[in-house]
Amino acid sequence: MDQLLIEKLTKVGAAFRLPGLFFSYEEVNMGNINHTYKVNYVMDDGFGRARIKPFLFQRVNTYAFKEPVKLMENIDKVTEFIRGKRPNALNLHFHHTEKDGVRLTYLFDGDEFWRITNYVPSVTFMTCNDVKVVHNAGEAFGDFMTVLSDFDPKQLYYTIPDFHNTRKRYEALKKSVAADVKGRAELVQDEIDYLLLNEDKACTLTDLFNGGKLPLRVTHNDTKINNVLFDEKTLESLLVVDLDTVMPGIIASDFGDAVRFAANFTAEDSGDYDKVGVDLNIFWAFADGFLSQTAKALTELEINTLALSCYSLTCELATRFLADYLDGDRYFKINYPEHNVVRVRNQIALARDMEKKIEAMDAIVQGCAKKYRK
Ligand code: GN1
Ligand code: MG
Repeated sequence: MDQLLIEKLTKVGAAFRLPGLFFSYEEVNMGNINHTYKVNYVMDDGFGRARIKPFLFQRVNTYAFKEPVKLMENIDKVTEFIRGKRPNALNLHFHHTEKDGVRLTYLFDGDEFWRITNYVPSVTFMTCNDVKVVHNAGEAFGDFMTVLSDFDPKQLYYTIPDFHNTRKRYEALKKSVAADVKGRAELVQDEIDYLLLNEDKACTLTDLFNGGKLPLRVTHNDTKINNVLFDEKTLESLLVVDLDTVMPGIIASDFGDAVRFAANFTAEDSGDYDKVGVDLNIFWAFADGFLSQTAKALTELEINTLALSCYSLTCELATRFLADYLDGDRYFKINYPEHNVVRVRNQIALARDMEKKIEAMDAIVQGCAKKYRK
């Protein structure tokens, strides 16, 4: 264990007045942006015996999230709204600290931004080939949209402006290619070419939205299957977490991003490019779960563009990984120097496979939509 980190965690825990004493910690490797730790405290169980109680500590990445305070406001509003509708449902509770007599759900010293929530015993999946689990995840994300359907999106801040604006992501990529600060562009010329060649197709959803053809909704915007907690025994979904990017958005982003992550035969950063592709069984499972909750509320055009949204989101993320690689790996956590390049190649292989399967994917979407619109 890292001594400096232990000191830091102990200080943070004290600021939030956690009961008991720091005992141990383990890093939870679930995100590419924030640092998350399960921190165990030892306390009296009320009968004089020691008991271990875990808490979830998170250090929010303020390079990615420039306005963490607004981000917490968004989360507060959304979770309060859901709690109002479902008072007995499982939820995340943010612990409080105090600054100048004001109760706050975060500790921010201008540099590091910390928050603490209750630890929910559960399992999560990085990859999953169990159709039942993926169906449950589809239901959970669909339900998330539905429960927030009467929440006014204008109440939320854009904590990362243009987060799923594919056109803007392409502009950023082009800037990174032109600047080429690390001299890496020639190493990824094929990837740059593929993405630029398909820009218009990838931007279809953004263009439709900008043209006023798609409705603005409250969306999660980071619908990786590992953002759903599942019951350890029954594998039913318990809770949708990681609400950092809850913002006004289009439904295509939530559907497309979930599929690009969950329905890929490999993990998003696998270098086994020959295996990359859409598993249509998993695609069906997610689509069926998602549409069981949303089909009645979605417009014709939203449904007709769900299959294409998977392609859009895959290309969009490829542009982000690629721009980050060209910029010197500042945004996404990397475990080795070529990590972002492997992610790019994986996503491009996935996009190419989606081009071949787009009609099958659309047929599945239409079938599920029909079933649940009756
Ligand atoms: C980031 O935080 P995490 O790891 O769940 C990113 C998503 C990407 C994802 C790719 C705020 O999500 O947009 O799709 O990595 N989140 C942010 O793994 O940029
Ligand atoms: Mg996230």
